[in-house]
Amino acid sequence: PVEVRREDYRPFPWAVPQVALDFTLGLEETQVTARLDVRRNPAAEASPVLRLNGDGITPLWVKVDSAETTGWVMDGPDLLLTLPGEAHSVEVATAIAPAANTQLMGLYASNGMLCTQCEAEGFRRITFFPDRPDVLSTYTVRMSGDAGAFPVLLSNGNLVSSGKGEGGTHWAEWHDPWPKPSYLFALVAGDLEARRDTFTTCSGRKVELAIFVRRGTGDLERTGHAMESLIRAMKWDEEVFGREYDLDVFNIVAVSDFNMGAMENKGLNIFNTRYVLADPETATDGDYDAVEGVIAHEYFHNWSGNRVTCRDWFQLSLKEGFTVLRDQLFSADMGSEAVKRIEDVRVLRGVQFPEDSGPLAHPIRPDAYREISNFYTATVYNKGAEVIRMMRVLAGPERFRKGCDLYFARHDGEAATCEDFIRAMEEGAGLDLTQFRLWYSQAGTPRVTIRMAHDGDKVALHLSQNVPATPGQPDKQPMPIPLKVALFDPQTGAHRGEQLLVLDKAEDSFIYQGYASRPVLSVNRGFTAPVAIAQDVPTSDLVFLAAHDDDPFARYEAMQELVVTHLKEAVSGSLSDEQRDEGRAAIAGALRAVLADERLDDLMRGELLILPSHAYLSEQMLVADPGAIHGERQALRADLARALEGEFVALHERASAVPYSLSPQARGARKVKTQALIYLAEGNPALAEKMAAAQYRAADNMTDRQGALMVLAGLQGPERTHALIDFYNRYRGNALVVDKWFSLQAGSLHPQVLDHVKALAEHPDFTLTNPNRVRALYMAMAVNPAAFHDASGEGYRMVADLILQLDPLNPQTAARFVAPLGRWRRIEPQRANLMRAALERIAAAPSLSRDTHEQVIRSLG
Ligand code: HT7
Ligand code: ZN
Repeated sequence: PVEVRREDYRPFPWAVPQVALDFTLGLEETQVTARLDVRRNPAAEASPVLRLNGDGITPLWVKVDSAETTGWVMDGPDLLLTLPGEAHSVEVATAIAPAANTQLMGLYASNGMLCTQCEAEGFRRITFFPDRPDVLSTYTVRMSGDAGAFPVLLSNGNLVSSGKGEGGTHWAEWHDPWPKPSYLFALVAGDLEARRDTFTTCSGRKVELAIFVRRGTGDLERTGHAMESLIRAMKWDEEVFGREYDLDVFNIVAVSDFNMGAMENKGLNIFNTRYVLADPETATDGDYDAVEGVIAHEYFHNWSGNRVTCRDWFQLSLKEGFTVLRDQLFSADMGSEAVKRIEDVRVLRGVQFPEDSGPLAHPIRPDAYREISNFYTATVYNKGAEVIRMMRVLAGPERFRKGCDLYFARHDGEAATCEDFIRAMEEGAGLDLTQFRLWYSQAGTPRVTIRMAHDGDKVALHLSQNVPATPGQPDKQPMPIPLKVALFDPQTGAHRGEQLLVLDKAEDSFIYQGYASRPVLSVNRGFTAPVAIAQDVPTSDLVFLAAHDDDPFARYEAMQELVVTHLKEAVSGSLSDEQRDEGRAAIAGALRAVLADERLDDLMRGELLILPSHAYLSEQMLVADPGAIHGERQALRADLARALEGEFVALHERASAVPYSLSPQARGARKVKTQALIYLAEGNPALAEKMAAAQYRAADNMTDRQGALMVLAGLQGPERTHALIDFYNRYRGNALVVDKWFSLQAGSLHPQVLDHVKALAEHPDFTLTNPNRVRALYMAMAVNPAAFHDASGEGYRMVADLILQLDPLNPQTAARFVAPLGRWRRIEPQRANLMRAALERIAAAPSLSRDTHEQVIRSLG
């Protein structure tokens, strides 16, 4: 497969101002006629050749200026025409087979309905087209089909007309007035029902809102939270970013077969059911948050992505990083800012940091790819958001808003670049981002080393930075790193104000006067920079910050650091028994303070109780021994649970008395309740089994029920079996809840977890054709260290077998399973060999997809 390089970008020689599509719909066969009005693009190098991308389709006929022609050739999957004049009309007819489309890209069938997924390069599986984001067109879409099978016919924009056809068919015509790239095209046809509402925009325009689900499934009652979230997002975007919605309708359709979370097609968002449906009986508090966040994310794309789109796919972070930041700020405003920041940083450290230190590392604006689907990554999305967040930290919220306003005004209706965004931010916010641009071009998580020296009344902070080498980037330059810091007086427990310092050299020192006694340093408060901090801090400083820091993120950070430092030493074998006991006692003391602190709300308390993840701990070590990390982490938990058993039981009892509601207090209570069980399961399994079984039976909501079942799934008593059988029988037929049932077992701490996964793969409800189900079983196992890193190598073999089986059906989903195996260089040698062998077995398979092939080659490379 050929490599596409950012530096090779050239404007397309032809503009396509208008497109008319005509669909004759059928599940087995759909006929598509596309009429493209094309004219030469004066901004591009002239060429008479019009290249229309295709993927797995053939033209039935081709017309130029209304006359059928044979003057076309295929160049691989693409159709080439030579056009003599300045402007022409080009028509192409194709026939496609939605029901046979297991890749879920292009037009496909899902439970009897037809829907599309065109980002990034799915439109070319529907018809021949310049399928690149810098070709913007207005679309008119006519579709006709059986009125019984497809009573609802939807596309982008506004419904223009509709009517009855012959033989029980009907038709509809939609027109989208906003020019858009082909990746934002969408069509849905099916037997759907909708929750409807309206939103009046800030300029007084009434927008009809609808959320569609399959008729007769009971799903309609579960769309209330999604609708409320949408309305809140529309209002927030007006108030915080000054962005108004621009069509008369906004439709959302929920689909159960979907490769990713959702898709921001203009005026017709298509969602994985997972991010639409929620009610207390079937969705956890986490699910509620995810629905709110993804609904907002896709809605916000209407400006950051649709009105201003991307010039090419190297600019993906322009829309994704920016939109993730926007959805993070929204969710922070809707709930607890501190808890949201902690959750976002946990994802960054657990997923993006490992990506940045492994073989798949790439800058947020990549330089080359073979398959663009492989670059929808935590780096492009989450680190991309962090990079824009840093601009906001540097400018402050008001000036940042000015930069955003300028960006939207200047590039409205255009296909823009990351450089355009940076320039608008420089001019609008008044920043000099010359050196900052390195955040776009350099991969790798910077490591900042800090040493504090105290002499007389002077404090010196000596900082240095190192950006590690990554594939293809052996040498790095220092980047500007904004760090919020505060110096605490441990006696008074106060500091003299937070300061923002920017480390923009390889080494620098920052001096503070007037500190008669040595202060305690709180650094990277609010996680202002996506970096790893290395410093030698006394345990007593961490204990102090964990109890007293007035920045909630920094308090959480101190708690994490306390545990990370201890576990790193414990895993390396450098602790005597006595030192280990001392370390555990210090952590127990800090946890006891967290449990007793009445100023803390339970949502925040719950965060402070969560131990650093296995993934984050592994990241701290050059070469990790997953068995040792898992063993030490669990042993620490058991010790803490024994030391604090009474407190955890009391916490569980207190929280269990709080009745169900979606209030922060009730959500906090549910969070700490399950946290208490997780600890007790390690320290006193018999007691935990009893308490979890009681929680399971008493549950009147999915958060409590799932929390209890998760704990039981890892235990070996009889309650485990009872609860698992009960859960399945209670929810069979509800796909999203059955996904939970698969996940909880595959992610469990049970010693026979791999046997359970094998048995579940044979369960009648398991299927390789539904990505949610595949992820529920296999991704849960691949991120479960005790299962995936089983010393036998069986976890690696099972993932490799899955990839080989899934690749011919759904390469995009298959390729996502390569990354866990790709970590082999950072794992101890015995397991590393087994992981590499699994990758080599995949690489040796004949006819791998471009998606999986690219990831495997990079992982071995
Ligand atoms: N912009 C959307 C990306 C997406 C996608 C990409 C590749 C293959 C399938 C896909 N489905 C959705 C989602 C988003 O980030 O908003
Ligand atoms: Zn997005």
